[in-house]
Amino acid sequence: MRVTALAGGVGGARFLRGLLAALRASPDPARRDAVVTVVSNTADDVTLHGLRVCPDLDSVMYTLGGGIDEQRGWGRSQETSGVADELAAYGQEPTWFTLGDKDIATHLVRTRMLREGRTLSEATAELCRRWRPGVRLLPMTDDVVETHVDLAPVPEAERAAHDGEPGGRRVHFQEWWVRLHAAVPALALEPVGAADARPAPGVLEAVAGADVVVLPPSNPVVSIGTVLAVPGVREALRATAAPVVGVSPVIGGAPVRGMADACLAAIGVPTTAGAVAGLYADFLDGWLVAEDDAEQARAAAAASAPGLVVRGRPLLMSDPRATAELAGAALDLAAELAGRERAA
Ligand code: FO1
Repeated sequence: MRVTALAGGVGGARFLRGLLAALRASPDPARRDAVVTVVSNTADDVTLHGLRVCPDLDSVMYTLGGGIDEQRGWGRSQETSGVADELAAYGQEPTWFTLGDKDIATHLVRTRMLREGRTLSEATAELCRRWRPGVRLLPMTDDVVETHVDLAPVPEAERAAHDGEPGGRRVHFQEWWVRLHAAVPALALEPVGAADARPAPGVLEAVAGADVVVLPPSNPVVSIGTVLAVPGVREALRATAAPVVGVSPVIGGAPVRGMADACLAAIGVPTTAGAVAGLYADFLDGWLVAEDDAEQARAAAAASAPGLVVRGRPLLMSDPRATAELAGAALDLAAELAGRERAA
């Protein structure tokens, strides 16, 4: 059995850990021996202090490899900030984004390899030789794609609450997310470079050759949306014979984690489980939503995604067992939908 997942950062990584647990504990030998490929968002990537930082690739690699800081969901466990403190003492910006000492080793390996002309795929494979995440971890592309954000102007009276930000300018996604906590409204989010990017080796094949494709509850705009923006990926999802099953990142009108509502607002999409399914309407077969959202999602899907099967179930990934059960439910729904023609 070949399972392919598209993933963003923290939520995606935690779901994937549950997916691996559900597969490995399954009584079904096909599931137990499943090969999992993860296609990771790379549009959060940023170059800081000369180092190439790939937060989503690293969150998946550290989470599945046992090196993650469990509380934050990003960066290394038992981390220190000696280098970041020294950089701040030199007055080196940005000081709002902290690279931990252990984490810096990852960025050094990656940056050196990229500088030597190796691809991000090759650098990721090299880093995974240490972490053994139990999945084949692929960047969505080896080309540089970075989400940039057009900030709304910030009225003078409100600037103090937003770190003095005047707005009305374009910033890297990380500055909007980390420095401004996505609290300054975004007028637009653009995955710069995506239109000319080529899928990384193995990405399209992983979608085409999958028995199941899973969309974890990752941010639909800046995580999954950016993967879909790489030419060929969306077409591969439409064409694959595998059922495509997703988990809603929205419960009762609010994101399960993170600030997806600010991203959805920027593209004019309401923060509802049904509206998010609409973003995937052309390839999605099954959609897991919170029980209380099922009615709304079914009504929305009837208009935007006829044929989409919506199931209500507990979505909170509150502990490893709940997360594995959620992932198991996604696999069960995929098994139920296998071989069925897509209506949309
Ligand atoms: N998030 C923060 O809120 N503050 C940070 O200083 C920070 C540093 C950081 C370093 C490496 C890394 O891989 C991730 C880091 N993140 C940090 C998380 C990251 O900004 C976002 O949560 C993701 O890009 C969104 O998926």
